[in-house]
Amino acid sequence: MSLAAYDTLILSDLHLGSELSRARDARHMLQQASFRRLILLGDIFSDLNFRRLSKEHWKFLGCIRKLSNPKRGIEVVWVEGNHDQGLTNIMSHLVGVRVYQEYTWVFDGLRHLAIHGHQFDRFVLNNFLFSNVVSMLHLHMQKMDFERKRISRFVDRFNTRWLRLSSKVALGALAHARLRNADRIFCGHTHVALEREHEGIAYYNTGGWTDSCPTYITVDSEGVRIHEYQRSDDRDSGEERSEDDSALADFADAAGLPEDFEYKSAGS
Ligand SMILES: [Mn+2]
Repeated sequence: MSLAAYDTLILSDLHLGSELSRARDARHMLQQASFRRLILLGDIFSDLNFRRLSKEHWKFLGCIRKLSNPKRGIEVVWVEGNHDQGLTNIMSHLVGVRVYQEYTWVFDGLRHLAIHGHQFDRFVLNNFLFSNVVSMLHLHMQKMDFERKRISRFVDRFNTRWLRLSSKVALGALAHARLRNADRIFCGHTHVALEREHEGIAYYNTGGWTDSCPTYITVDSEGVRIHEYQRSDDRDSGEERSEDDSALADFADAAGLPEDFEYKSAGS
């Protein structure tokens, strides 16, 4: 039996359902890595409309389902983000993982804490309506600019800079870690990978999987490392929408769900 290379692997902000989601890359990365614990640190979904999921998006969920099989001995946890809020029940049934608001664990005698990070983004909290309008506009742009995805990517980066999210989330997270007596705190949400230390507490941001340079974080006895995912080829995914339910059927099959499984809870 081979030993897991990493104690923990963390990724966030895959935004399944969005045209920009790099679901296939994320799945390939997970299939190549070896770890004892996997933390999906929020905004794995873009919204709760399952009709937007492409075949590759379902394949990613199938991969998570396999990883969470108790026989694998891997602990898979889902920490809720602002985009996948309300998925708790669906997720625990669909892919067999537990959902947390924040998750803590001890490794190497250090207290680790994972929380998505929108909790420290006062703009999202105070301007809920405005944020939703921006999200909707963004989604429409993605649809219209299917062939010019770069524009949407630019909007992503522009939003981030405009809101000065990176620093805000880092500061809020460091304060939160102090309150919770954590030595290391991990967030996503900003889509910008980052590492900071303040008064003995280390902050890490996992970045995201909607941009040209997807990132993830690993924790082992050597410490914490931010990795940039390198794809082996530069083909664009060219994913088709799942007009029929064949992708869902594949997923249901891989997930070991009964043949008469129907997805009914999505619309409610
Ligand atoms: Mn978020």
